[in-house]
Amino acid sequence: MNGRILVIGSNGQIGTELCAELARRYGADKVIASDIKEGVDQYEWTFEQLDVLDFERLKEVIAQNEVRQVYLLAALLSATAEKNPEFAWKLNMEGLFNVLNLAKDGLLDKVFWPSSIAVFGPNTPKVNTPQDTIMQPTTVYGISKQAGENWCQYYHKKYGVDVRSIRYPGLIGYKSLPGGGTTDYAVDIFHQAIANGHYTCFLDAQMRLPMMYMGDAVKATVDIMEQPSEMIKVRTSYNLSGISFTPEELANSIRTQMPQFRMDYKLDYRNEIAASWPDSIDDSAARQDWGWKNEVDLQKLSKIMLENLSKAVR
Ligand code: AKB
Repeated sequence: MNGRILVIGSNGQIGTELCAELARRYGADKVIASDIKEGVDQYEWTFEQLDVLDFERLKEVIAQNEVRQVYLLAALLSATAEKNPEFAWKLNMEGLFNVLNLAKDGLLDKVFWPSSIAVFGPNTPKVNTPQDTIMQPTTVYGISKQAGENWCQYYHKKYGVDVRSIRYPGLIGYKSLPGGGTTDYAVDIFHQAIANGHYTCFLDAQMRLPMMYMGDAVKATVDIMEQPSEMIKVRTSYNLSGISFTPEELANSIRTQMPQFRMDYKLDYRNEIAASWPDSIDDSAARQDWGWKNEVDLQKLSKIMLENLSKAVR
């Protein structure tokens, strides 16, 4: 692999685990973590404080560290974006343009940019949502992701930029806390189950959503970047599917290991966001084109989360 890898937004939910996986595959000296917030000193890779909206500083970090690949994770997620639409649009779009333009100018070989199930909307087929279908997102976050997907394809076709993307479902891991997403309930529930044996859910008991264990998502992210360019046939973003469950099903799976766990419901604006998203996703294009396969099902996910979070509080 030529040069180093820059992870932008490394302090977030995916960033922490992604840096660890990149360091495991390529060596910690190949990884540069960066975030707008200060970094923690506990990792063996280099950290650079960086605002992705600061184009000159971004260029400097890339040049100084001999970076050739970028994973651009900095974004406002669905729930936070609704509270600050203009800033969400600015961060999610300008951040992407800054990175795509550096790749267009030949400073980068490859870019990873995450999209989301939020690109879909209420008119999208809900079950087994196809790769190519009606989108019409109703959230600021979804609108920015859909536009971003099209810009990625445009930069690929017009300028030959090698940008790759996945539509993440809700991601669930124990190593980091999520922030600002609608699917965050599926992480909070485990923290609250261990701390209080109880969780108040902001989504309806029957609100089925596509979800995935973080380990599977991180593997998919690095796997898609490792493929030869000609294997990546979709240059907007690939559907990716793991597990699909409702809050009630998740609570029941927690109860198989923690029978005393209780859940009640107090719905808020995030329920409406969730209602506009698919129940489940057809990811056959990712499976065919670059061999994607998920490993963790709902029972396994609950077990991993409860075991590891319980260890952390002991
Ligand atoms: C969110 O809930 O906003 C994110 C997502 C599905 O992209 N987790």
